[in-house]
Amino acid sequence: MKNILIIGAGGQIGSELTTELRKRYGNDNVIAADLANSDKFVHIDVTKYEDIKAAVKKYKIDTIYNLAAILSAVAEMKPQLAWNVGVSGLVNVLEVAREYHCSVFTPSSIGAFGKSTPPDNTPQDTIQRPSTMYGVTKVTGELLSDYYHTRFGVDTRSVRFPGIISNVTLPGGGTTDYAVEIYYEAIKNKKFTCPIAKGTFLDMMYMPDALNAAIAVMEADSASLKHRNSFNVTSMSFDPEILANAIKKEIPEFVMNYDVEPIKQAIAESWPNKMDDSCAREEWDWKPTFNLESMTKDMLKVIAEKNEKGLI
Ligand code: NAD
Ligand code: AKB
Repeated sequence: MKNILIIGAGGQIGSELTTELRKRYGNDNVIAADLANSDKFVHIDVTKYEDIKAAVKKYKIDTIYNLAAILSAVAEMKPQLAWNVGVSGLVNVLEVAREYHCSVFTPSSIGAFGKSTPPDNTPQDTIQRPSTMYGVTKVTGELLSDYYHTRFGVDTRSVRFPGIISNVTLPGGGTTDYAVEIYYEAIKNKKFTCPIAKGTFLDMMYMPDALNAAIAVMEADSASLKHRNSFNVTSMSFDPEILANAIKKEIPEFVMNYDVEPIKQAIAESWPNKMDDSCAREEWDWKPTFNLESMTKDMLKVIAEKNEKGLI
């Protein structure tokens, strides 16, 4: 039985990962931590080594999901904060993991790639020269995680998530947030103004597949892993037009306009169109279950139910 600590558990991914891990490992074996002081979370500021160490000791933690980060659009405005949380915070996590023999999962992102990366079928091992602060923290995070594995034997693993689409907790200030917001606007107002230009393709994934990826890579037999930090994983690739057309199939009166936000657009253009995730498929049997059509039906159903109950 594992004892798991989730840092950044209040965010888009952490809120649902907490529920999923508690289903599998039991409520008492999964500790949710975030900056907020509340009865839902143990307080951990990832930039404070002592906060992490105290929780790991108190709850006898053996596995850490480190989800604390500043996402791409916000990181462009707050680069020092992005570095402190994403890199200094990660070093704190890795140091505690080294001392207390914990496994560590720290997600990377499509943001770890840049304009000089091959944009189509982006290989697992390729050029990584991102032009964003978020990307700088993600490449550094991948290197640090591999370093702590090879130098100290810490069991670090991760995936490069694409844009994650979900309906429980709203996204935290990224470039791919539009692909979540569009569904809420389609239900509430039947229209959406898109900040990303037509023709901008990005990898995306529905939350249930993202949760499975995060758990499966940590449960994989280490003998089968040739890579560790981080595996390309993807489910689908689309541009805003393709997404809007999928929604129109379900809500024919839906309309989309564009008001392109230059900072987000520049970030999106620097990221891959579609990654090759064959190494994850070969090394730990990664296989997504949702495509654009099945995700769209489910997203619209869940958000419509929330709307009827006055929850959004
Ligand atoms: P989020 O912004 O929704 O949540 C991040 C959480 O971290 C928040 O609850 C926030 O309060 C917490 N946090 C911030 N600073 C902290 C600190 N100093 N100490 C402790 N907690 C702190 O992010 P998310 O979308 O849930 O992303 C989780 C991870 O997955 C991040 O590493 C992110 O880069 C990565 N990722 C996310 C996506 C996506 O589309 N959501 C895609 C690729 C990678
Ligand atoms: C962002 O857009 O910053 C995130 C990500 C793809 O890493 N959603």
